Amino acid sequence: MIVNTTQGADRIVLDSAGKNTDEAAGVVFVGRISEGREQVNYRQQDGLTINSLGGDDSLLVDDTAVITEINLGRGDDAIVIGIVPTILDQGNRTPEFPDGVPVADTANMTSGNSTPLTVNGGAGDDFFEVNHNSSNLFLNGDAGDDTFFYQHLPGPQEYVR
Ligand SMILES: [Ca+2]
Ligand SMILES: [Ca+2]
Ligand SMILES: [Ca+2]
Repeated sequence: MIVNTTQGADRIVLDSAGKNTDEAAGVVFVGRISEGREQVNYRQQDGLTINSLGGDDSLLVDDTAVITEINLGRGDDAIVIGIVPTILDQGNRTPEFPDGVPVADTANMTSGNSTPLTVNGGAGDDFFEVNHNSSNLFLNGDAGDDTFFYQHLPGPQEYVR
């Protein structure tokens, strides 16, 4: 399945369908909620390709259901892979963190990608943020001054002072 968005600045969110597997394996949201975003449900697909085309596009990958390729195209695009909320570990208080050290809320983090994911930045100064990935991830900045930001928040058992 191929999804081509617009030459403008698109907002795109990828997710799995979670428990609604009778309806879909995965879902693609296009547009901001305030602007009446579109939703594409898919299942029984071999692969998913997203072409966000021109414009400064903004993408969030919470999960994937099939092998996925994302082509960000021209423009200064930004993509975030996975969301990891933080909670305060109240059993571990320090002078710097009197209410508890912030740790990864692993119960509420998103998968990022459950299937192999390739992201091609294309031309422009693109920004890649990886918070959590659950399968192979291939990031290609391509032309431009690209930034790769890898954030690993240790869990409660892993915290190192
Ligand atoms: Ca676009
Ligand atoms: Ca780009
Ligand atoms: Ca680039």
